[in-house]
Amino acid sequence: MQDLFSRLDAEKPSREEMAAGAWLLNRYALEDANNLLQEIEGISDAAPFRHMVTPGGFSMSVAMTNCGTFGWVADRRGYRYEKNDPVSGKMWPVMPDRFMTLAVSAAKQAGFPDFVPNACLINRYEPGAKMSLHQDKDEKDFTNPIVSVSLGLPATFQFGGLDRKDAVRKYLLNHGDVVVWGGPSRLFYHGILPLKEGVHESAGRARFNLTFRRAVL
Ligand code: MD6
Ligand code: FE
Repeated sequence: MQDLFSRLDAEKPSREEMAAGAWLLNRYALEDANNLLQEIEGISDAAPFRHMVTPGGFSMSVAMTNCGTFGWVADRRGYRYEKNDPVSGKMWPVMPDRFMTLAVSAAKQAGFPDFVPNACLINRYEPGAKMSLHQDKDEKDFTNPIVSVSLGLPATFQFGGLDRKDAVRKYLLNHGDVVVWGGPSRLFYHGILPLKEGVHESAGRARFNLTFRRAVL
């Protein structure tokens, strides 16, 4: 009861359709958020965050790790999914049940009842870090959506269209927000503007983003 009354309207989950097949589920993961952050700590003990190098030779400003059967990697040879962490040679940490449950239920909410992820890329942004406009196309099968969970400091998400030059719309992604997209917008260009300076009460001076995918090797 207490909880019911102390929660302001502005803090209730709500949803917004960003494009056909693309949903922003505001605060969908908020109740789970601190547990998700704890799981990230455990994963990064086994598979530490690292700044991957692009095929062009640039070190990414976002630090990354993975969990699940497959992990996304970048190096001089390209972008792809790998069963093993190239840093340790060991398999990526198992995807926590809590991650799987959240991703499956968020996908369902957005109209993708059959989504079962096998890969989770974990991004860590510190102030100044950004993700340039890109498409997610290394999964090979685009019938599955991607589920993306934002934790910690807020970030401005840019969401465009199928062409890199298409106009982008901006959305603020806050702690606990979930974006699900697939179908007609699965290959839309998107990015994250440089993270603003700040300290989050649960995540410190950082933003974390979990992106759940179904990859095919
Ligand atoms: C981020 N997200 O939110 C970067 N990709 O930090 C992505 O690049 C992304 O949110 C595919 C689907 C959802 C995403
Ligand atoms: Fe992406």
